[in-house]
Amino acid sequence: MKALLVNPWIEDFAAYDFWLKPLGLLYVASYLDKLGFEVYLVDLMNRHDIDLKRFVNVPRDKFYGTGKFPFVEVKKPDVLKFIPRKYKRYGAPKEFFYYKLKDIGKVDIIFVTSTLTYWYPGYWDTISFLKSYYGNNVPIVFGGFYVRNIPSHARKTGVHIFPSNDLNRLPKFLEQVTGKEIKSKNIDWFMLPPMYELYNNLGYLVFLTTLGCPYKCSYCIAHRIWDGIKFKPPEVVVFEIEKYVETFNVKDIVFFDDAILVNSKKHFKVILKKLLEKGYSKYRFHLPNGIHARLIDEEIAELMKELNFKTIKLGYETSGELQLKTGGKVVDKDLVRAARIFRKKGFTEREVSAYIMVNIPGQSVEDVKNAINFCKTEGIGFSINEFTPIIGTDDWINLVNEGKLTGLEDPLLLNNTVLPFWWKFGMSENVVQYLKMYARKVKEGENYD
Ligand code: B12
Ligand code: SF4
Repeated sequence: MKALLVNPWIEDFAAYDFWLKPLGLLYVASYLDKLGFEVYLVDLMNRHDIDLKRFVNVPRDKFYGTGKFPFVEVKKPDVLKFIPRKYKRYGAPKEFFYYKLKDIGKVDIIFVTSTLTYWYPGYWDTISFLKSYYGNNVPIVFGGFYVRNIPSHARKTGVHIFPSNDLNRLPKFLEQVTGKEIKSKNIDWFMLPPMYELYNNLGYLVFLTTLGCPYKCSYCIAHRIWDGIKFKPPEVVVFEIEKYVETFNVKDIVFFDDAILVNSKKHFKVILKKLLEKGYSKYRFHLPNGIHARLIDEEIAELMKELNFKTIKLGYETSGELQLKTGGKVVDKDLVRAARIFRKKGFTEREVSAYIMVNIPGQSVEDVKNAINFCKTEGIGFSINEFTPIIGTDDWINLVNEGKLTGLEDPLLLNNTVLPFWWKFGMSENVVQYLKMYARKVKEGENYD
């Protein structure tokens, strides 16, 4: 059977290619390949596709393979009419999509992925486009985080939804969808490599070495979507990296893990050592997903320095009592320790920075300012993230129980950039802007109040 996999458009007020690759979909591709499907991919968000520049002006890379997406302005969804910003569709233009579909030809089944819930208009438009191109005869299967998180919402697309992480449920599911017999095999999908060979060109490579997280932060859904933590054996990780680095001429290697430092003696340290032995310090490594400051030790930091890590994000989130109330994954002294170890090993604030969240329920303006000043004093950088109440997290459940959310909000209203414009139980847009400005000034070494 011929299967088309699609990474859909993103629609939002802003989006940036901070090493976005549809890893889940690439695992689905490997899994289908193992089941005997003939697999094709159209990634509407791959800025590095060699055909893309024939259809649109592609903004140049900014740093380490990241960069701005091409975009067109699109009609703002009615529910967002009150937001005084332009709404855009990011990714490849429709002409590129036509070209790719024509090139691939007839297919028997289509698979569309999803990530952030509040990007759903982009997913829906992609699905409408596919429906108008293929008619109603080709079944569309829709999966990924958005579908898993709010299946009832995703169901409104009228396509077949797969609201699960367990790919071993796919064969049965596909039998129902297609009416054809599909031989089930017991495959551990996470041990397969994400199927990068479906790309003609890439600007960077992204990998996962673990799945899940043993912590349980109140604002995070990771521990609810994966059962505990699962490790990919270091030799398999290194094999995958080697395989694809040789195929694609990229310099940047990125890890997406939620908890890459857990059990590091048997896991991350082993991976780092193996990569060093193979001479991989000529590449650049990145950890854009916050790592655990408490789990840093001198050996890890030294190995990371030797291996040329350029981006290390520490999950700090906030100062003050919320550190413990949200789950206690990090307290100030963990951050100080980690920051000092990194500095001792020669890292600077250019490479090491902390994520600080703004607008966590119960967080004060002082909590954010103290967190910013704290990072500055410790000589590490920081970036501001705006809180989004993710459906199904402890924070979201509490907000619904306290009557601060109805639980029925359109996911678009929960977008972190939209929330401060209407949600009266958190920080207002002015306060958020003030804190962002405060952060900028502190970074530049100026006084600001
Ligand atoms: C890595 C990661 C990132 C990366 C990039 C992610 C990306 N490619 O989009 C970085 C660090 C850049 C990032 C950034 C952000 N992220 Co993020 N991120 C993740 C993370 C940790 C992993 C995603 C992933 O690759 N998972 C691994 C793959 C294997 O899982 P998967 O995609 O779900 O696929 C599985 C299934 O869904 C299924 N599947 C997938 N597709 C399909 C398709 C079909 C047809 C089928 C059948 C099955 C299927 O198969 C896979 C195997 O089971 C998730 C949390 C998590 N643990 O999942 C958060 C998460 C998705 N991010 C989140 C958020 C909030 C953000 C930010 C907005 C944070 C911020 N405030 O700035 C930014 C926005 C990014 C941007 N550019 O604007 C939230 C989403 C919230 C929401 N409401 O949707 C999550 C859930 C984390 C959380 N806080 O709880 N993120
Ligand atoms: S925020 Fe990080 S540490 Fe906390 S549960 Fe999510 S992934 Fe784990």
